[in-house]
Amino acid sequence: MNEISDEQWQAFDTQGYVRLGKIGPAEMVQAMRQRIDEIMLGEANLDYDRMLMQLDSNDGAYDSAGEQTRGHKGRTLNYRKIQLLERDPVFLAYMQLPIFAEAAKRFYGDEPVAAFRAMFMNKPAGQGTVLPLHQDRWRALDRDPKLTIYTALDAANEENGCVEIIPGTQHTLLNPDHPSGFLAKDMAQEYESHPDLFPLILEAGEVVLLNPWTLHGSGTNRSNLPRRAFSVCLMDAGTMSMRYKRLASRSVIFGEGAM
Ligand SMILES: O=C(O)CCC(=O)C(=O)O
Repeated sequence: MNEISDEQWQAFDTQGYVRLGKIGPAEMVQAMRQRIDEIMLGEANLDYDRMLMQLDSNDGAYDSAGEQTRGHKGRTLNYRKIQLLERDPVFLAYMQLPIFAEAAKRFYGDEPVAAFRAMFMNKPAGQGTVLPLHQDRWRALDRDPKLTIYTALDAANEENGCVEIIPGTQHTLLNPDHPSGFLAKDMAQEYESHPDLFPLILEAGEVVLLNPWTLHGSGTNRSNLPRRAFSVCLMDAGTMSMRYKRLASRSVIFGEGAM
């Protein structure tokens, strides 16, 4: 039996997102929280040289976040972003839950599905970097990923920099000239005061399915606890990177050739 109802998919189609609630076992969410801290602290048995890791900014400004490059950058919980988490067994097990296979099937049928960006997003306690409103698109890909699975590892609210979205913005690319979906300055100002912009307040463990084109962003963390999240973009495993002239991701997580 399907775990995601027709009504939920209808909401996804019209609003560009749908809340699934706390669908993963609490122990798995706790295991991811523990694991990501171990990864940041350099304690995980992982090939760090293959992981993309970026330190948080010191001043909250998007442009002053650290470089996003491969490898560990010091024993600290002040990372902003860590990618390629499908290489970690704790995160891979979560990504492969049957409900996510069901969600992937709606978009990709029985074709193999790859993780494009299995990403930890962090707003460290009392820090964090503003993420300006944007749509997730990558001009270098020959086709667009159709689904993002976003899981709050900690409760997220306005104080700690939860994601904010504008429902219904997923139908059109607002700034097609930008290679990764960020808005031009005047557009950004307009959308920042849009009446439909609202904070996606989530409990720890809550999952939201997002259309990658739904306009979203997030602020800084004014609380004394971290606001951690795990976000995975799923795409047709045949998607090519036109920049590198090869498959955009070899991390097949559903279907033939899955990890
Ligand atoms: O967690 C955040 O602050 C932003 C996440 C995001 O941009 C994404 O999942 O695509």
